[in-house]
Amino acid sequence: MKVAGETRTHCPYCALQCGIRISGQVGEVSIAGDTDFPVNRGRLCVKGFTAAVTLRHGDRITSPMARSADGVLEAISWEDAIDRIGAAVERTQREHGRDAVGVFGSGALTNEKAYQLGKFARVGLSTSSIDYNGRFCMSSAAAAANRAFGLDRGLPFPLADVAEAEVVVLAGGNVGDTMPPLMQYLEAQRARGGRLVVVDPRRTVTAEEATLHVSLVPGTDAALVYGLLHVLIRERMVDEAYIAARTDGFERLRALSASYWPNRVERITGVPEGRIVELARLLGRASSVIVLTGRGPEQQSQGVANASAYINLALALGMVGRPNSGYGCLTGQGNGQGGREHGQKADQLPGYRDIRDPEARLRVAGVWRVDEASIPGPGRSAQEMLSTLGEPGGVRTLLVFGANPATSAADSGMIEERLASLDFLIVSDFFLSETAALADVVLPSAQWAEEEGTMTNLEGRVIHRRAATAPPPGVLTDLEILRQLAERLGRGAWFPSSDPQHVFDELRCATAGAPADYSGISYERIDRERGVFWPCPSAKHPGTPRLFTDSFPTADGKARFFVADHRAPAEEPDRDYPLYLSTGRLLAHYQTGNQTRRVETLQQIESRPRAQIHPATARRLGVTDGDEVVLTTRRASGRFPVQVSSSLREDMVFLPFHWGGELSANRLTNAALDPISRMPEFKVCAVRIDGITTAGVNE
Ligand SMILES: Nc1nc2c(c(=O)[nH]1)N[C@H]1C(S)=C(S)[C@@H](COP(=O)(O)OP(=O)(O)OC[C@H]3O[C@@H](n4cnc5c(=O)[nH]c(N)nc54)[C@H](O)[C@@H]3O)O[C@H]1N2
Ligand SMILES: Nc1nc2c(c(=O)[nH]1)N[C@H]1C(S)=C(S)[C@@H](COP(=O)(O)OP(=O)(O)OC[C@H]3O[C@@H](n4cnc5c(=O)[nH]c(N)nc54)[C@H](O)[C@@H]3O)O[C@H]1N2
Ligand code: SF4
Ligand SMILES: [Mo]
Repeated sequence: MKVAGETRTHCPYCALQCGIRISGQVGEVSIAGDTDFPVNRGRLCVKGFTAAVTLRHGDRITSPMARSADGVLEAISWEDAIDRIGAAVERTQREHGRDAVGVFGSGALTNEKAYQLGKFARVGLSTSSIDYNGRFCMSSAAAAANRAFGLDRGLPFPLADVAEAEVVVLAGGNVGDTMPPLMQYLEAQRARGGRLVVVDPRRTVTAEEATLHVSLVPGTDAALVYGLLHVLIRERMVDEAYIAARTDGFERLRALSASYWPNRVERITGVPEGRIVELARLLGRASSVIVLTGRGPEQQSQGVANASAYINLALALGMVGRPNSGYGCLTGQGNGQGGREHGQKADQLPGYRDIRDPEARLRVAGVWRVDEASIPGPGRSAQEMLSTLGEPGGVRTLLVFGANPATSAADSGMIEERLASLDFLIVSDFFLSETAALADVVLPSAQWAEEEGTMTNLEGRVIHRRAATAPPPGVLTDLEILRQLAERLGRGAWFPSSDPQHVFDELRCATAGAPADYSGISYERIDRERGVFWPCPSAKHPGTPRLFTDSFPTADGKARFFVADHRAPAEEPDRDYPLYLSTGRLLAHYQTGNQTRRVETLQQIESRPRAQIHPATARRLGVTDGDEVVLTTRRASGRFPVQVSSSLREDMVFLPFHWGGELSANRLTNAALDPISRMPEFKVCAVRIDGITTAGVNE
């Protein structure tokens, strides 16, 4: 099949949503960076360059499948698939109530799909049970930003501002591997004389580029930040005028920071006292500071407190809303930003409206043409929904769109059991994931360059993901799947169209007047303006690249300091489990690897997960590169080859989470949740190393 000429679209993977140009024949498609797209400016990482391989891959699912009598997945017709799902939904709801049917969505879905999935749960299934994998991503930073600023947009400023900041603090983000084209902004910043500070327990490729690398004990960010604030307050380097005019609650911060003497903070964080004072002064003297967090401090049972601490730092320095300054969270998933705005969260209606707010419910009910009282209330968050699957009061029939929780959820061995205990599991995907392999019905969906839609990148810029080719025969789009399911359930009148532009127009109406207002954004405008920043309340409105410049969207227009003492992670090393285990990403693979493990070039770079350990640990155990060890936590054990690396702290092990089954990092991780964001503690648990097998001399 031909790709008609050249198509300008966006990468299927991360939240940078790099602009790419696709041309050539399918099968021999060539991909190049789009030099006109203002975010990546032509650069791509190796995942983006090789993304075309996924389009006509031999592993594509091209027909619906259902489990046969002997338990094997076999091809069935679309009619049969939709009918089996309809029957399962009806049976579960009849026997166990409406909330026993659940929906699990994704930050990989376009805005249109995320919106339609939220509506499908509430209007098509009348269930409150919907949540999505973004809970595992940036939800701690989102909760912290909402509480402090009254609004959560990952970056409240364009990336271009990063290049202009005098000091950039990057806490627990390894963008050199996770968003390589973003490095150009940090390179430009340093070329202009700026300083880059990286806070990370590993000396990552990103930390290598930094002016100052602060290596801290995992799980101690809040203590470090309160130590910095202690020095800043003591040396009168906070911005008193800004604090008085634009914030509320500083006295609590002053009182708490008073007890974080630098030598005490050194004992907690492992960061030398002198370094804490040096960094505080660097920040206190700078005229513009940008503080960014990645998943490091956020994916913890103290994630909201950690993100709040970094926000407090930016506020105390008087930086939020100033030119080339402020706080931002680096959103991760392709549509991690838009995916968290349009109603696939348990407590949310489109446009960041609160499902408990009577006025919001009325507005949305009007757009959906339903009775306000028929819209269910809030449901359970992701990890809580998953960990009660099949139990009394839990979900018994689950529809999954664009996620692989059997591999991505914390304590995934437990989640695999829960998924297996369901009465009925439905998974829509283009490749058979570990979750799809457990399903009763698998639905083959179209992917990125095969369908139209909008995505919202990490800056809040709404962009147009264009189709370059048709999906393979037998494959439907998720929007078409939802339309057919609604029809089967007798709710077709509420889902008349699977055309992305029609759905987007409805999304615009549903978000009009809401915090994330898309009503002034159209496909035409996005194409003309290379993206439009929300909020954009009318066709004439220019969009909002920078938020909080004059005031905050809180009741009194001021930002709030949320202050919480540093608390240790839920699990700390002890005699039985003497090291920290931290998990995260490698350059060549994306998330659970269901897409990137099928790309040969990427497999050649990294074909299996290796446990990174410090040379001192390796010496103590008598192991070297290629030897295998068993990692054991309180949840499970797994066998992994060793990669000796002096780039990480001696007290830790690092394991990537891009593989499933026996190779899954998440069978080891701790599902302790943050009390506010319900984020699991992916980044810290306690681990033991034993079961050493040394590689033979021949290997
Ligand atoms: N190659 C690749 N790129 C990706 C993805 C991918 O899977 N692969 N996924 C995308 C997605 S969804 C996301 S969310 C982003 C994530 O992007 P990042 O946040 O950059 O990635 P992570 O590897 O999860 O974690 C970042 C760093 O946190 C550090 N860290 C661990 N514990 C702590 C701690 O207690 N404190 C601090 N300060 N740091 C700590 C780790 O050492 C690690 O270097 O990447 C996106 N881009
Ligand atoms: N241990 C550990 N675990 C983690 C993390 C960590 O750092 N450490 N990070 C967490 C983070 S930040 C994230 S974001 C999650 C990610 O967790 P997941 O989202 O579960 O992981 P993905 O591999 O992105 O799964 C997405 C699936 O949806 C499919 N897909 C993609 N686009 C579409 C679409 O448009 N339609 C349909 N139907 N399917 C689609 C893909 O093929 C893939 O199988 O993992 C979390 N888990
Ligand atoms: S940085 Fe992200 S969006 Fe850009 S090419 Fe790589 S994976 Fe794709
Ligand atoms: Mo993520």
